[in-house]
Amino acid sequence: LTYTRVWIPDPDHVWRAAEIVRDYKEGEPVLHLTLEDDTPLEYPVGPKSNPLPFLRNPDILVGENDLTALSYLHEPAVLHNLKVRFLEPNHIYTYCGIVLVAINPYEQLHIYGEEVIRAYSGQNMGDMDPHIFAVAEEAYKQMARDERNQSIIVSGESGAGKTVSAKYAMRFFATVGGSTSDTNVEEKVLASSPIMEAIGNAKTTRNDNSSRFGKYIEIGFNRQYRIIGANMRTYLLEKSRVVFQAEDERNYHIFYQLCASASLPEYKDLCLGNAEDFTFTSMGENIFIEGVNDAEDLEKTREAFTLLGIKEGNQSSIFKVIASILHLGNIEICSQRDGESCHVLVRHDLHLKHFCTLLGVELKQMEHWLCHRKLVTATETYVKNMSTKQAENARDALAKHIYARMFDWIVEHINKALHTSSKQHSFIGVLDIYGFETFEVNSFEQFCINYANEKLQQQFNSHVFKLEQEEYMKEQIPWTLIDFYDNQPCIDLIEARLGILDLLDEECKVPKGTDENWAQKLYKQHSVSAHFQKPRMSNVSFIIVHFADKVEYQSEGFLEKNRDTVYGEQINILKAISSQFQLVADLFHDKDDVAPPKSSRVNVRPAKSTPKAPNKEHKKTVGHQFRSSLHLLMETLNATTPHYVRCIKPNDLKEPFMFDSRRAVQQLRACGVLETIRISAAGYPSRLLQPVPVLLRSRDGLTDKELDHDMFQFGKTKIFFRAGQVAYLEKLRADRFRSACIKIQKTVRGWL
Ligand code: AD9
Ligand code: MG
Repeated sequence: LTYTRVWIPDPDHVWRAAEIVRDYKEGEPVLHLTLEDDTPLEYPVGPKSNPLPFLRNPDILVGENDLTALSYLHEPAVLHNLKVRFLEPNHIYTYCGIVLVAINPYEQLHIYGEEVIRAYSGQNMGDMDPHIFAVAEEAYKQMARDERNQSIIVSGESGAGKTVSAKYAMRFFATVGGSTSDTNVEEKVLASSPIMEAIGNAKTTRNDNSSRFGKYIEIGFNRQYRIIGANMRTYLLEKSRVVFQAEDERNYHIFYQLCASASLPEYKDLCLGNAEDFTFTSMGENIFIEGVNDAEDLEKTREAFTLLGIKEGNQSSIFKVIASILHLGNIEICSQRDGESCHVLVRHDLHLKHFCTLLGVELKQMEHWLCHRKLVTATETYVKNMSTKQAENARDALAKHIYARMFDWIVEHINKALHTSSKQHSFIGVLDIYGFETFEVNSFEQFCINYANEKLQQQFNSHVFKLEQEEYMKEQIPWTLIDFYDNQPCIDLIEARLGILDLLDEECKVPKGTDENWAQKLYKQHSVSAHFQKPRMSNVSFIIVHFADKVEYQSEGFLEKNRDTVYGEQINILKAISSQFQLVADLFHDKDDVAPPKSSRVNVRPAKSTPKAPNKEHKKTVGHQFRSSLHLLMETLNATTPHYVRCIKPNDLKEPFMFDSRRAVQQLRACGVLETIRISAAGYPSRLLQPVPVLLRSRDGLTDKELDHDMFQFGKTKIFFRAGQVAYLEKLRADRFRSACIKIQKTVRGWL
């Protein structure tokens, strides 16, 4: 049998349909094709040009709601099928084996109402259209059936719809697992979202509501599978945004919410005004988001705080802390004439006053330590002037530190509000983490985000592989070990001994360590690694070959971001805050904080000997902490039954139901959907429940000649087919049907 319908690569549409018009013999250098508009095309094939094109699926299979039902399971088939479903019946959800693929419609659909939740509740996944609710139901059901914790892992690039999907999953659980008592704990669980979005989401060029932190929220259930509480873990907030935003981006929503409400009597003492007047909220040069009313959103944030039992007093303290950060950003640091020191004009600087009043900080101290720093040597402690640049950096570091502490404080208090004393039987965790990303310039943040995704991908690969193996065993099918792509070498490059993170930490400890020196050490240590490259034209950047794509990182700023130094003296001022400002005092009292320097002798003169970093040696680096938190996350995920949702952003214009094949395919490659297919394609990727292909066993079934027994296996409940076999059977069926029709026609004609 020869198949004639194929896919060929195309620069605009990624893949293009074509038909082979002349028989092709192996070894010939060209294929004779016609395109869909009947244009003839000579398509070169061979080791030096193109491989043989992919075969197209029979039309009857296109539009299937599970991609594993496709006979040919490769990139063009997956792309085409998703596109057809998305554009024609507007189906945004499709299964790909155990993965739910969700394409962002950029339009409010009426498929999320309570009646839809009820419709999905208690149903079998296979009986219903693919849906985020079907995945949630499956997790809920398996939690009860297997007595095992579950997790829903949502991934995809920025703006793909992860946060929206995670919220719908949580809403499903809140509805079907709502508590019977009147504690409305499920409402509290849902109330955590607006708060976390206010303090952890921001407008970026990719997404007006982009999450700048990762989140894993565990919803706890009792023996009756009713929600009894929840607990949230967060991952690496993008702190740099507090003090810097790129063009057309914003700081965290909460800042704008407060500024938009500045004239309300209860916010008078925050001394805020238009967000345009504050450095930290105006760098992006556009303080508005289309369709968003910041003042109204503050009301929602406050309602959510109240619902979670965060008292008015604490709420106003939180707002004071947030306002103080804006004032801190507006403190003007002036250069002295000598160029090596600086000062703050206290008399003129209202912002410094507001900052101190809001936090209860002593003004004189703050003024001094904004422009000076303490240096500790083996024998003495000095006070050194800071240059304007140093002082601004220190001020920004302080602003980031205050914000991060407040963020953690809020997470901690949400967790307290969601904590329950009753016994938790099991949980379902929902993971909404930042997706793999690559920009023009990639720095420490992208490195961490992509490292996290590399870890998640590994978790996914090994799970798919394990499942596949289990399925074959359950169905009692002989199993030959399949080799699968393991990204362990890339992970080792990052996190193993003497890996990128280790070398970074080491360089951070060297007194004169620099980003450039670190890059040189990386080149020396890792040039042999298959996942590491030195760009030809640069001596400061490096390339990591991630599973999703190659990414070039600029080493500049890595050391600083990894150290995340805040000057101890500025922190000490905050620590001295009186209990009148309890929340603020709480924020800065922490067991793993540094103790104030022992020496009480302070010389106000420049340091002569080589200074040591200000008593921060034992502080864990950001990279180190992130590595540990990812290890913990993987342990947690591996102890649960995972369910995967892969979100796809179909276009960059946020246009409803517009499908840009190039963008879609890029994400399919990056999110591992195609990798899964590769794993299962090595085995028997297509499955049909037994009764379906009657052809095989019925009396007028296939002859032995027509069947290749290596191409399928009878399992106990399913038949497993090698790639391409279902299409083959479909074709046989169609041929039989046609010849039967011809027979009938002939007979009828004979009668006439
Ligand atoms: V980021 O990595 O946090 O920057 P997400 O979380 O993947 O990103 P998000 O869920 O915030 O993206 O979705 C972006 C926008 O797409 C939303 O604000 C909605 O306007 C839109 N969206 C996403 N999913 C849906 C949906 N199922 N229905 C309608 C949607 N609109
Ligand atoms: Mg998000």
